[in-house]
Amino acid sequence: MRNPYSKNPFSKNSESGTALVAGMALTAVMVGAAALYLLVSHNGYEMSKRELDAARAQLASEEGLHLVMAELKTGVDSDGNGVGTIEFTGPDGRIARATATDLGGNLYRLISVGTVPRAALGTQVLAELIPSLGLSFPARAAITANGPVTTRGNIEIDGRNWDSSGATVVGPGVFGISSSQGINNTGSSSVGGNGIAPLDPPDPASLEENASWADGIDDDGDGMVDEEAFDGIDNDGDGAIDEDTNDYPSSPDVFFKLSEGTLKSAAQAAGTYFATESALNAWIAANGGQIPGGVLVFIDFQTWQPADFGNQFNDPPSVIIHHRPAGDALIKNLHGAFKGLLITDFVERINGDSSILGSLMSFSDEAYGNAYGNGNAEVRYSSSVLGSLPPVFPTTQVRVLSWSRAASQ
Ligand SMILES: [Ca+2]
Ligand SMILES: [Ca+2]
Ligand SMILES: [Ca+2]
Ligand SMILES: [Ca+2]
Repeated sequence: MRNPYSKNPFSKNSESGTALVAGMALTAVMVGAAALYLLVSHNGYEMSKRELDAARAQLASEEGLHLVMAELKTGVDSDGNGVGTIEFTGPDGRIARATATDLGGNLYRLISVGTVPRAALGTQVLAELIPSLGLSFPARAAITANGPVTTRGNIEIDGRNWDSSGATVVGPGVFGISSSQGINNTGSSSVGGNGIAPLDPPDPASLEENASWADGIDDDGDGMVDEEAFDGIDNDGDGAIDEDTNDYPSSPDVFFKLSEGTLKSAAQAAGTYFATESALNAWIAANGGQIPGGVLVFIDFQTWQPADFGNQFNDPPSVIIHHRPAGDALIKNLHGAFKGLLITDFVERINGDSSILGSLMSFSDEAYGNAYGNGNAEVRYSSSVLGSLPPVFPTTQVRVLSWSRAASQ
């Protein structure tokens, strides 16, 4: 009878054999795994090299695209083969070839191929060229208002055409005040315009009371006269916006025939957008207490008071847009000198030391705050000032409408 506790003489060897077989199997697995690992890592190495080449080709392609866009924006032929064609070889051997094809209507198809030794990648873009946009302001008056206007104190409002320094009258100019509602002349304030020097009381010929923005002319020749609200909307569905308007423009953007929000985004892009009075005042203080020249400022808080432009005229002229969708922006207690175009919703007290050369336009149709004048302030129209307003977008913009990529190898 076998002692169950006695050792089987083979048992140890048998265990050893099992261990040997297991060890060999493990070695085989390990060798296999190592081989597989080498294979995989080699493939991985190949793959990552291919990925790297593809990425470099893509970068070269985008480089070509940016270079050709820069040529379109500036009109400068950067590499001597014509504006809109780029051929570029980098020090590492990467090649970028890009062309811009004019499709008409400011649209361009841009094709750029980036090539490196083992890869090439093409990018195709549809882009719109937006030309640098200057602001032109066809002023009806030195002060144009949608609400009633009251002149007070000794303010002098003059629609005659002053030169760009405000020293000399160079032409009959426009109305002194144009209002969609009434004009009330109080104190010893005076108004001139249309060739008439400021008078108290004003000569009616220098005022446009209850001004109509319907001009009685069929501007677009469609048989209807003044059929469009001046609102940025194609009211009659003929595909044209505000082509024959009949009322006061609904916003500054609409007045300039810009899509709503353009003035604001242009100022944001230029760093001249202010959402708080403290930020605006700090910016003016940083410019020596003087509003800078040649800028488009967009003010997006309700009340700016006192609105101090600084002691001297800014040069060149600037544009200040102080408007909110609610129509409640108020510029109050104006001081100092400003040259350019001032657009706001409400105006209250253009103070004794203040001088505005160019034009002022207000958008609110309510009476509150639309009081102009106090002391010896003056507002003078100048066509040469309004003729040199800063552009909305100082440089040509390229807007990318679509973007697609294709690996060519
Ligand atoms: Ca008309
Ligand atoms: Ca018409
Ligand atoms: Ca319209
Ligand atoms: Ca229309």
